[in-house]
Amino acid sequence: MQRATQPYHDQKPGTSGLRKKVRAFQQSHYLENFVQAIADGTGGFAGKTLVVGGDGRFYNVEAIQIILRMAVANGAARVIVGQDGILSTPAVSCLIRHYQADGGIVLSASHNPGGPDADFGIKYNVSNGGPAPEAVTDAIYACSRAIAVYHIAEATPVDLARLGITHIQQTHIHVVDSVTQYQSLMGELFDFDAIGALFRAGFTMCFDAMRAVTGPYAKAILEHTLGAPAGTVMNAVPLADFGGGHPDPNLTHAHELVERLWSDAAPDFGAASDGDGDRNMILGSRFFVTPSDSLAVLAANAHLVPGYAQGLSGIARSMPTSQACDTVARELGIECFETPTGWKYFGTLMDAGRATLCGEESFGTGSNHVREKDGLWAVLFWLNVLAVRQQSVEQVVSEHWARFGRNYYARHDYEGVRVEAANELMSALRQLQVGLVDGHLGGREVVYADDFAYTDPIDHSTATGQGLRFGFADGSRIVYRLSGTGTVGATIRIYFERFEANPAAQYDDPRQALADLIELADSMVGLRARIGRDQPDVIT
Ligand code: G16
Repeated sequence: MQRATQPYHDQKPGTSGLRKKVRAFQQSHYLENFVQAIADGTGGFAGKTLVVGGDGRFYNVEAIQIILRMAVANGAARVIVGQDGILSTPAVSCLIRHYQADGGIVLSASHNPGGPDADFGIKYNVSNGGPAPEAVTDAIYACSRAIAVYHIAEATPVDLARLGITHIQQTHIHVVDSVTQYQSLMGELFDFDAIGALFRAGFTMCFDAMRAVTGPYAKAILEHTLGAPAGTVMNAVPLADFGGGHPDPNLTHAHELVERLWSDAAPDFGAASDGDGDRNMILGSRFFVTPSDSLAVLAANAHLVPGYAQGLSGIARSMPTSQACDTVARELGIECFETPTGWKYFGTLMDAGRATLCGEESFGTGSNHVREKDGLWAVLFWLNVLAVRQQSVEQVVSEHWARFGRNYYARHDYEGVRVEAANELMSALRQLQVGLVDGHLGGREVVYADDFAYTDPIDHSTATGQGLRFGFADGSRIVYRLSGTGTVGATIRIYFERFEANPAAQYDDPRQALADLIELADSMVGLRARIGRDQPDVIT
């Protein structure tokens, strides 16, 4: 059945799909318009196979039922859905590849809070399993601005609790177990026997699923398969509002886990994942591993892990991510790529066999096993490395720094800033950049000052305006960018990095090592006065 509609003009996908308040999605035809725009912008759903699932947040199931009826009315041949509508983002990617589907729809606003007054999101992934590249999201956006009708079938809701196939008109709707296929892929990559032996030898860990989607995956793999004791996975039951928390695995929001890892009875290893299961945080006993270091450590130790023992083709990181992995790539004699922020930029490199491991400072790490970042994969990778090396997290990272040097790193986020104030700040920084090359800032020699632009080496597509960089003669840098995932006002992110080759001169506290860069970032255009803030909302 065809329904008349009017375009909404705010359906432009950001860094990772369309993220808005739940109430925005509940406006009349809002979700339907965007789903139809996905169909229209990707050549229609007729005869296609799609994967659909989400992170279980408020409005997940309602949205899935609408999408199923629209898939039917648009002529889809087959839709694979996770049981109860649950699929982590990496599991969607895994299923698209497994079933050779044409694409997938992920319902999630990732690490943003859930609930009727919080956030929702929808993202389209293409047939390689990865987020739609910009050309596709641009086409979807264009369709959303011109939409006049959408198609939706009259049908009773599909029973998402029951595994199996339902036929509605020409469409087979296949409800699959959310975990099985993903778990089997993990079993191919990692040495489950070695990790199981580690647990049997008394190794202890705590995994915080943050009441979000990874709970069922972590329970099945860590507790039921690898033999970690019951209770290893905390906050394991996905809730529609994540228990009122912020499902973002960092030192601020995963505070329950952090308290355990800094307590007297700290386990050997701690980890957390986010709302949709693609982010990860890695902790040792009283020890935090920055996501940038984590990528570098995994790359340097990949030869110890069965799925990667044959060697890495290359490493890719987003521009604001620290350059720790570049040093490892140089040592391994493999390529290293610097892309804009957004997992979608890694897809072409992985498809072309140029990058095996990818990572971002925003707690994202992954590999070419799927085309999304993958939280639990990173945790299993670490467990495999620890099982082989028989060392603590802190020992592994300290030895890494001793061998490769250390990239001190921090990110400061100012959230919910007035959009005009944030834009004015960025303009002031751009003006400052003009004429600064070979000049000085705060007594430091500036070797580059630009707005990061990228040309994809495979498909030659370009992306401009990806972050204002100030690079200094000693290799340190400050980067400013506006987030593309927030839903309220603007979020300003400032990234600080400084390399120290000599481990003997290391600081314990990165804040000490970065203090003068932080001071400079505040003072160069009067940041705090401009945005009316005394300090960042989140420091990672
Ligand atoms: C998404 C993207 C990531 C990006 C992150 C932060 O992650 O997939 O590539 O690094 O947002 O983006 P921004 O700095 O623009 O807010 P997720 O986990 O939110 O899907």
